[in-house]
Amino acid sequence: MLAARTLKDLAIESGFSLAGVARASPLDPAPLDDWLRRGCHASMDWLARTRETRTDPSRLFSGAQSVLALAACYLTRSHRLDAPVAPVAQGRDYHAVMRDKLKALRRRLNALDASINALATVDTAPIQEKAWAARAGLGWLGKNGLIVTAAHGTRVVLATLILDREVDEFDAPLSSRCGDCRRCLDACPTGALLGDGRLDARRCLAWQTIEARDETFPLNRLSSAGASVFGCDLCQRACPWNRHDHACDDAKFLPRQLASLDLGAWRDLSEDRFDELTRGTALRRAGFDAIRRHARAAIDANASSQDSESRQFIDAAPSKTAEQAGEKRPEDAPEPRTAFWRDTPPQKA
Ligand code: B12
Ligand code: SF4
Ligand code: SF4
Repeated sequence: MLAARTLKDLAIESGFSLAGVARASPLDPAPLDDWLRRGCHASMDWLARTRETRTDPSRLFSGAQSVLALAACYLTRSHRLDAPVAPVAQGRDYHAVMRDKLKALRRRLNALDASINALATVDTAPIQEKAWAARAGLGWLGKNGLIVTAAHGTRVVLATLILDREVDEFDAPLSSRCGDCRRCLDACPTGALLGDGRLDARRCLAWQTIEARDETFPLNRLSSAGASVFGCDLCQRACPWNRHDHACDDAKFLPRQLASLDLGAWRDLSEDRFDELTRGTALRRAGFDAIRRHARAAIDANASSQDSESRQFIDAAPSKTAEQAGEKRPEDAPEPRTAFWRDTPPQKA
């Protein structure tokens, strides 16, 4: 039997911002099944192929008893919120950063007890990381389809460590603090959000610019992205739980030079320069041709749609964060807790 407190302390020492523990019993498969049935996964067939494993961690890791859900705040004060590349992708690929933190955590755990077996996941394994974060009380599933945390808003990336051990205490899920707020739904230019915390990826600009390999990209939608070449951030920028002063300034997530490029620079980039700028970043997932295509399409669409439907989208899209626009957080939103890094700076892996 492991002490939940010890696990969470080790996680914070290893550079995570938040940690919580949940029992590894299966998740309710109904919301995922329904989502897949509606075709909301777009071209991401791997989500359907791994459906059964996704909701039952013991299919992924036999002997699974507990799940340590982890979140790391990726935002720094150097991030450019309105860049053509979404903030989460402006620095080193977050999968690599999270893997380093997970390795550090595993080392600490095995120093405590070498016989502990654990499976670490970040994004690529068939597991619903948001569901585990919700069950372990790190945050709630926001109407924008992301885990919203009280301390860092949605500006966290998630991971899990599935353990073959019982834990003495589990964290309770938090109730949603979205209340009547609908800002993300209103800010989404393509109506991708379903309103219940799920989204239709076919309509989502993040899917279109990260995952889709479709060259007949709908130009009006792209222009409405506020000129994104990789990822989309509009529903997060609208969220009153996101504030730039939630930034944790974890040096491992610092943005790289690519964050300073505008659309024209992305369009005119040579392949060599692209390789140089994107080495070790998530932009490699889309590749040189796609990024340049997105930049060209955004520029063309912006130029040719001044009076079209997509112009309305551009005008409707918030150009500032909710906080910059002087908007208030929901009534019951507590002041953000001091970020963990200020108390316990992340340690080197
Ligand atoms: C597929 C995918 C996408 C798709 C679909 C996104 C989506 N919202 O589902 C696309 C390509 C569109 C996408 C986009 C983005 N993504 Co993405 N994506 C994923 C991935 C790989 C799977 C998500 C998934 O399965 N969705 C399908 C839906 C139906 O499943 P689900 O949302 O997990 O829902 C289940 C649970 O939430 C559960 N549930 C709901 N509430 C509760 C409560 C309790 C108590 C329990 C037990 C369960 C439960 O019910 C659902 C059914 O099982 C995850 C990584 C992972 N392995 O989980 C990252 C992930 C969700 N993405 C992430 C990020 C950062 C993004 C982007 C912000 C990137 C960007 N800037 O462009 C955008 C945001 C778009 C948005 N508004 O959601 C982060 C989100 C971090 C966070 N704060 O939540 C994740 C977790 C990656 C990571 N490891 O950090 N993504
Ligand atoms: S990421 Fe963009 S397109 Fe996708 S739901 Fe959010 S605002 Fe809409
Ligand atoms: S914008 Fe409002 S409704 Fe959307 S996730 Fe944030 S608090 Fe919830």
